[in-house]
Amino acid sequence: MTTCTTCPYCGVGCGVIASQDGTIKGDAQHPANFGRLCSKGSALGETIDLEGRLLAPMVGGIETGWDEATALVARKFSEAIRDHGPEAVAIYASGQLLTEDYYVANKLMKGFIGAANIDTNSRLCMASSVAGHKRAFGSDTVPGTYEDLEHADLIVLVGSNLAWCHPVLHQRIAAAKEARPEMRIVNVDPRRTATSQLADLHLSVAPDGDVALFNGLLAHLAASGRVDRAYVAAHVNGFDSALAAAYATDAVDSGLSADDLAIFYSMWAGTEKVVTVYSQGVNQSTCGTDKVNAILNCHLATGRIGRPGMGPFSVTGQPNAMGGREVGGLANMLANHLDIENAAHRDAAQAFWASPTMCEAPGLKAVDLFKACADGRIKALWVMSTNPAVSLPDAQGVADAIKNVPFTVVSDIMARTDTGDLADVLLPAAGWGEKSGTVTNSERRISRQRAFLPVPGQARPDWKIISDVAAAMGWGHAFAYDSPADVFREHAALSAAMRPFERDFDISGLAQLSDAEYDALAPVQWPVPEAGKGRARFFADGGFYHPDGKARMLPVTAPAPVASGQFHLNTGRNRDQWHTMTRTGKAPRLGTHLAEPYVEIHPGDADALGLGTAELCVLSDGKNRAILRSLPTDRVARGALFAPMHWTRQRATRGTINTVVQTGTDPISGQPALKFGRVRASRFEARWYGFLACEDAVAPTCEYCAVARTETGWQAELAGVSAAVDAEALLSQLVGALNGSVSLVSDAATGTQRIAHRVDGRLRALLFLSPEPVQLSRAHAIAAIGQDAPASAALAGRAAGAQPDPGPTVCACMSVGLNDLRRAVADGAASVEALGDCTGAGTNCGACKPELQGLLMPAEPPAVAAE
Ligand SMILES: Nc1nc2c(c(=O)[nH]1)N[C@H]1C(S)=C(S)[C@@H](COP(=O)(O)OP(=O)(O)OC[C@H]3O[C@@H](n4cnc5c(=O)[nH]c(N)nc54)[C@H](O)[C@@H]3O)O[C@H]1N2
Ligand SMILES: Nc1nc2c(c(=O)[nH]1)N[C@H]1C(S)=C(S)[C@@H](COP(=O)(O)OP(=O)(O)OC[C@H]3O[C@@H](n4cnc5c(=O)[nH]c(N)nc54)[C@H](O)[C@@H]3O)O[C@H]1N2
Ligand code: SF4
Ligand SMILES: [Mo]
Repeated sequence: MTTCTTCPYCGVGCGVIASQDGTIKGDAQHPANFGRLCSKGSALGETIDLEGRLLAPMVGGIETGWDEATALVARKFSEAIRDHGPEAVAIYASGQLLTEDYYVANKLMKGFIGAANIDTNSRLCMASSVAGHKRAFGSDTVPGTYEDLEHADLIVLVGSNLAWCHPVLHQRIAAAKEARPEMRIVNVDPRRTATSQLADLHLSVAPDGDVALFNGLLAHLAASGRVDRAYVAAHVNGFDSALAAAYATDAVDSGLSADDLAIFYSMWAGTEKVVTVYSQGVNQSTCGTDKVNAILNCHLATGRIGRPGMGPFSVTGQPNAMGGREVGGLANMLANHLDIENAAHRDAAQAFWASPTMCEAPGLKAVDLFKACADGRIKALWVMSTNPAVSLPDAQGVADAIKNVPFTVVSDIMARTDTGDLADVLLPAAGWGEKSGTVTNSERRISRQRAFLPVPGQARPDWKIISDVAAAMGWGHAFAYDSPADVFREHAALSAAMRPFERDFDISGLAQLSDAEYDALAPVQWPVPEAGKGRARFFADGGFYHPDGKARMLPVTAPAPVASGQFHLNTGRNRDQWHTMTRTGKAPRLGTHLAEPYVEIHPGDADALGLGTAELCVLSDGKNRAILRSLPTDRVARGALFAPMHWTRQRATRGTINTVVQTGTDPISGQPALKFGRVRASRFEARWYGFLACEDAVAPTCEYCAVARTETGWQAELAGVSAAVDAEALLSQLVGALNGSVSLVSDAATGTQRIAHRVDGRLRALLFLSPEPVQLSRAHAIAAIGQDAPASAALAGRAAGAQPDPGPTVCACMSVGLNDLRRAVADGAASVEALGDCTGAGTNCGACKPELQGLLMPAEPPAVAAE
């Protein structure tokens, strides 16, 4: 039996057809993906096992029942409120909660606890876009739809690595460009990425040079007579002051050459159908909101908004970032796109909820919320579906802040996360495939997530966990939901009740859904004022949500470029991992694309630091250190570094990049500038390097240790600073007592040691140590684990009858390695298609095509950290 559901990862919101046996296919009927999936979506079946799951409530590390855990949480929260007021408690939620979960959490905090200290990881993600939308449109509205990407003649991707982060949209654009080769793509990113490879023009903008770039564009549009005077006169305020600010900006501050600027400006000016897609390179900045408005200004000035193939497009990151905004998940919002500052809105929501109280003012935004934890203002904290001890800037400071809260609850699906490890109470949530509800994707499309697996252990869906605690706090009448459908109907009914307030968000047409209709709900774009009637676009004919119905152009000024003696640390994502890896980290084929935390560094800077091939680099912010594999590449500029956000303390000793990202926040949106760390870099003076393949899980120890899942168990990349290493002692430190036989081979000439641990002839672990970065076939060592290999073969790093080493994975869907591909290139494959024909690479989701293209161009080193 198969179930139609939605992928739980990115904001593209692909439809998935899933079976209990873990078979996953793209849903050909779903309008987000029409059957396509990316590597992460395709590997979902490998992540639904129960390994590592949290299956019972835990209090102080001891398993307990729900009644006890719920009562304890309710009592601690009630006591904190009684003794210190409603502002003394906080919820930190997530764009990965379903709309129903999110609605209930928000209702509890804002309407019943009566304060607004509920914020979410969307603060790190979409807050600048929300703030920019509200300033310009009077509402948080994404005006366009995915089809616009196919209708456009020019797509500008700003601060977006779409190829890796929204791969199915990238595929849709690639297919459109193939069909209409005249379509143009520009990528604005200080770094050259897989996305840049699809682009006709890559603009390596200076970090935060985007306002200067788009102010320069606005000035150019005005000077070249491209302003749509009629649209501006009818629908836009603030044109003159925005243009004056643009004229006062020097576009050279964008860091781009006059030639590049001229090409880009004339392309944009001369193409009516232009979509500007933007993401974290725009949002995660101290001037993120201004960047958003600099982009929106250009679309408003030309009236290129809300018509097919035109408009600004903020793509959401998480599967339900948009749903979170609908339920008012942020501390400065109210449910249903109502305004917290508006007394009439507050009163109406309170009346609808029949709640005893109502928050009166915005609560603490994420960064400030954890500052309040650090300084003792927060007495009880509940973290749901997010891992702030990894994902917030100053991650070590955040971990200390959480420890400082007298009572912390974490709801998660996993038993051990960096945040869960700090909690007093752990509550087991039902995960993807086990729970039901709705999510809203980047194009405002509401889709169902449907359960297709039994709920394991004592796990419960988040809406139920929250409602039970609310009931135990005395508000059972208001939280007596029987199902997610119940919650959804209330959310939609609230929308109906709020219709007197002019807003973009309206799903009143869904308020009367029966359980069966909710179950069968087809994907639909809000607003849905009547059942079955969605709406694709906004604002082609004005109709903005400021009181006068007009949009506002904003005068924005570009920040002055700053020089400092330190490296500028940019951060972001890998193709095959999802955030803190609690799920994608389970799938071996996703782990081998980039198996270690790494830092991209310009070869000139690597040389200056004395960093040899595959050596390790230390980044320091003066307080903490991160140790990462150095990946020299001219994809980054001199003085710039890029590191992925994914590694946690569970997976690497010092790979959590946010421990060295100390940064400011955008003054309007409160979003932290996660793309703008300042660090010193140096060579990690390793005296030895190691590689371990083994059967059982490894806890990171040594100075440098990065673990990853493999087909046969686990692997670890290792390094240390001690002069002599006792291989056997190290192995038992990593994998536990060595019962069975141990064989060791040392080579005094090269200083290398190889040690094999076998039990009953079966190989359990292999460890290689060397004074230089270990050069050996990881794939062979990994394949040998679990085999009845003779010690000699195992120590040679070869499984009996081993195939040639495929090398690190490039194509995760078809499991094709770098060496396989290099062999195919050597054998004459000269195009991406030819590589696909002979190896299968790139023939499923296509997300690795930029890397395949890179292999065909010898100048471009492939994006693989260590071989
Ligand atoms: N594989 C994968 N996909 C994901 C996720 C994941 O974890 N893994 N997470 C999802 C989530 S929640 C999100 S928010 C999205 C994020 O999706 P993206 O925003 O596309 O991803 P990032 O890698 O965070 O950053 C994008 C780019 O911004 C660039 N950048 C840095 N500074 C600047 C600047 O000043 N100006 C400009 N123009 N660009 C700059 C970086 O070099 C980087 O390439 O991805 C979603 N999709
Ligand atoms: N340096 C740097 N840092 C960043 C970013 C960056 O670009 N650079 N990006 C930021 C952005 S945009 C984002 S969105 C954040 C993401 O960062 P986080 O939200 O902290 O990362 P996740 O790993 O997605 O955390 C989700 C958690 O929820 C758990 N979970 C999964 N399903 C469920 C469920 O159904 N119920 C419950 N209760 N729990 C569940 C998972 O096991 C996991 O522990 O990171 C931010 N941090
Ligand atoms: S693009 Fe990939 S991660 Fe995003 S929703 Fe689709 S399958 Fe999931
Ligand atoms: Mo995000």
